[in-house]
Amino acid sequence: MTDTSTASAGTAAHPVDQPPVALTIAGSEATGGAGAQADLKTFQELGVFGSLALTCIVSFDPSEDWGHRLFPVPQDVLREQLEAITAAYELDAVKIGMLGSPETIATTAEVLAGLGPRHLVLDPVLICKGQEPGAALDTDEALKAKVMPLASFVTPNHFESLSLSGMDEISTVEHLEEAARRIHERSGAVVLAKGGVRLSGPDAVDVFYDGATLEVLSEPKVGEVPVAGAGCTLAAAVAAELAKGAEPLEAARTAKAFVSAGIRRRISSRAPFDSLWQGGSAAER
Ligand code: PXL
Repeated sequence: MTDTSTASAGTAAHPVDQPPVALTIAGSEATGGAGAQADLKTFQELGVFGSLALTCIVSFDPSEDWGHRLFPVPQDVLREQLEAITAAYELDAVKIGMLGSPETIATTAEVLAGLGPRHLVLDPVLICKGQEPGAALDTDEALKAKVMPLASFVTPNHFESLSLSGMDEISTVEHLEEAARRIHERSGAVVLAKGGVRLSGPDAVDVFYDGATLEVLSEPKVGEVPVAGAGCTLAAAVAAELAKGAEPLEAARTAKAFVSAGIRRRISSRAPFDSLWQGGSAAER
């Protein structure tokens, strides 16, 4: 099993033998490849206790080219989940995944602004197949205006890096470095910009930038096709490591290695994409 020695060393907030506590605010992706399921499995593997405020339920539609069907959780139900979780625990880190609508973004931003968590990792999931482009644009604007300013760490993918940096093209590592710099300047957050399989070459490259240190994190690509859950898992792993007390760069390196192992040990399915397995890292040990 996972080495939880870091967690059991104790922190100021937690007695010895108790793991750090993290919250994910995310949607369910029913097949278990991405979303809240990926987040909670990642927390567990990395020795962190996970709680969840569910924002929406996504069920792919096998008869419609596996497009997304999205059922939003009512705002009062989201608010009640956040109320219960924040009343119960002193949170060591919060991860935000798919919020899915401007209303959910507003509710989440309002609660988090009052909470001021030490670590707030934002996976800026902007669009989801199946959403109206108009709705996606609203979501994009609301996320930038309301949640980005609260984030301490953001993990944009290729598409999200274009949107958040305002750049027209990201096709080289140098472009990705420029995007990471711009997103840091706009948000003040530590940035881990993901190139994934979108940049050509043998390696999956991500760029870390915290305003002082720029580091290119690189792992050999495992195929040229994106794997479901990689983005969710990366951000959840960063949140878990920060919750355990890691510095941001160390958290990013650990998360990248965890994701790469999960991709090497991915699960195949009858959907057109494989799913990352969060048990991959432990299985390779
Ligand atoms: O991988 C992005 C993502 C996040 N959250 C949910 C999703 C997806 C992609 O399908 O369904 C709930």
